[in-house]
Amino acid sequence: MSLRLMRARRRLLLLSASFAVVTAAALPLSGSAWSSESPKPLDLSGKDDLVRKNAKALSAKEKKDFVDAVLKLKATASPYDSNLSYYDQFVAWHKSLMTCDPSDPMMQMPMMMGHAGPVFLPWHRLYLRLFERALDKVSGKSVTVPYWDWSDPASTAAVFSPDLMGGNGDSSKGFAVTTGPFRQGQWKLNINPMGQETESATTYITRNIGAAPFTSLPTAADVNAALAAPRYDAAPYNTDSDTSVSFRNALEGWSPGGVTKTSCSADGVMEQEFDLSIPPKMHNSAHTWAGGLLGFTADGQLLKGTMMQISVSPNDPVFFLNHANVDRLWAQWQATHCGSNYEPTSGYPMNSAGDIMQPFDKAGIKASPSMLQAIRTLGYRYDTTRGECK
Ligand SMILES: [Cu+2]
Repeated sequence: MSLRLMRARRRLLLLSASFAVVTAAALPLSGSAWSSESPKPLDLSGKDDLVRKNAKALSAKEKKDFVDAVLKLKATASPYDSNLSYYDQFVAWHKSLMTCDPSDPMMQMPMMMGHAGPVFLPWHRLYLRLFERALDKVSGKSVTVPYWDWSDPASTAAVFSPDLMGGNGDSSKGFAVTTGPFRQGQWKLNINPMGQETESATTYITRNIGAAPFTSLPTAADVNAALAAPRYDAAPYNTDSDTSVSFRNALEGWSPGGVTKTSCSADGVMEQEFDLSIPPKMHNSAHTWAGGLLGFTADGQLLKGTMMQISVSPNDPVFFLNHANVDRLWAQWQATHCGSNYEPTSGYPMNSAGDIMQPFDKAGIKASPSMLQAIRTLGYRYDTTRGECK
């Protein structure tokens, strides 16, 4: 690896988080308001038994319905913020996880809200379900988010086809995606990345698929190794958790020792530094693989494809297909590890089972990790699992 790449990778800024302390007690879903969007109480259950399918199993009509609903979401105003489209609201929520307060003593805890800790899986489960319900609302159709099975080349090919997510970026056009429904000129990025990732800002999706030298997609053996972890999570409940024990850390894709430093910058951005010899795995590697490295700035900063700009990676809709697979694997793990419940139950701010998750709380959506355990109660299943113990 070149010195320049090493220097740049050392500065790699992947993740950040909000450290606002959440003290609210868990509230029942049926008792909270569904913001101003609807007078209905917050109820994440769906119509009848929605099924999330492998992208390769979708019919032409199912692909079109999903794509059309995503495009419609982009063209609809957010019910939470009149300055944003409904789609961009989701990007903004994800980006808000990356901010921090350098004067907050919680900064001393290398634990984040939404990533790099136990809440990673329930946070993204709620996020995807809210996204799916928003698609349902704007389209009037019961669309579900398809999943991208990274270990299956046919699934990967279906995801990056012209009738779903479009293909690789064009290296002669700054790696802009120029095919598919979300191509340059058809799909505009309105939310810029933050911190050192600002260097990678574009108004169009960029991809340099598979071109990060330290990344490959997970294999079936990698997935099975993660599914074998016996506990949901384990102390210290961060990127150092033993991946042979902590399913969450294995699925998220960290390795103990891989993150050498976590800190809050003076301008309020969470930063991580990395051991360069340890590659990303599982979910993390899918982000890095799909976005890829585009090059370097004159001073050695990385230029990253959209999916690799973690703060605003939902700017590329393939984000949701990646996370549907993460959520599916969690449900599959739950079905085979009966009695292994979410942990920790207390003592880890923003990550304990009863902590109300941000930033949804601020939008009037009150849910804790313990409320997101059973997909059966959330109105959907996968074509491979219902997430229930036999
Ligand atoms: Cu995320």
